[in-house]
Amino acid sequence: ERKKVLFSVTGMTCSACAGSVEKAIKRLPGIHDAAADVLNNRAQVFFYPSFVAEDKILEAIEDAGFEASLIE
Ligand code: 9UX
Repeated sequence: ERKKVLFSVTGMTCSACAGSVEKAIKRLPGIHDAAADVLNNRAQVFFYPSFVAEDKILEAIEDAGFEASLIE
């Protein structure tokens, strides 16, 4: 079953930043899609919980150099 979560991401100041966030998330296993929104400081992620969890996604965003927290 696919799951959708929304993260708050701070530190994205241009569309390339958003691209970096998306790339970092998509490198993980079990990610269906990721879309980062620089204007709203959000990243929406569709993933398969059997393969990856929220904390791993959070970690990937932070390792890419951004602050992140889970919204819903
Ligand atoms: Mo453009 Mo975003 O240099 O850091 S990638 S501002």
